Amino acid sequence: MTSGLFIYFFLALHLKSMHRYSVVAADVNEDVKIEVLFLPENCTQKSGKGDLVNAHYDGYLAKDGSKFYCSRSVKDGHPQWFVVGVGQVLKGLDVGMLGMCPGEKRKLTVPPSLAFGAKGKAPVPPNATVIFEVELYSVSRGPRSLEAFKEMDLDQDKSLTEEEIRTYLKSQDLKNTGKTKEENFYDGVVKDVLLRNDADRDGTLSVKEYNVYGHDEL
Ligand SMILES: [Ca+2]
Ligand SMILES: [Ca+2]
Repeated sequence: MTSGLFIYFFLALHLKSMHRYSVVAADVNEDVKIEVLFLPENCTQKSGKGDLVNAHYDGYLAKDGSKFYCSRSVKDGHPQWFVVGVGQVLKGLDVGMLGMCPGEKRKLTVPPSLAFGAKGKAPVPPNATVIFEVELYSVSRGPRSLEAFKEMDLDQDKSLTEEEIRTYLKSQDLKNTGKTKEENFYDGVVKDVLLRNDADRDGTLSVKEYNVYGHDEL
């Protein structure tokens, strides 16, 4: 994942209500079999192509059920961030994770052509159908915006502290799901955001660090 994505996350959340659209996964690709294991009562927004999502996913071989990947056991077990539908992840995940609600769990059965192909990729053997169990935590969309930075920058000193980022993330969760997550969830996200974007390592994000795609007007 590139460093820009984390930043993208913030404003994407900010603009989500302005860009509501839905994608029915079954319409996108018939080859990924999608089974919904859990659907939350309230679905604030569904994932669409180009959205930044935060998810855990486990991969299994269809033939014997053996697990070949577990996002809970890599990168300190933090849920993975990626943009869905644009080729950052396996095609099967790209199409199988569209139209998904935060909190939703799915089982995706992915044919080899949309997974690791004829060659496979160790430990996945050639021509393997794989199964992913996916749990989606959040969906965010929209371009990064100056408005989002300003909204996060509570004391308007043109830099974002850990606390300002944490407060923003919590407020978004509260708005989207009516509750906040456990503190250690935010610890992990804030740590990652700074690790990836705090270029001068002063513990805060400047407008420039935040604006990795550049906004000349700042
Ligand atoms: Ca500030
Ligand atoms: Ca900094």
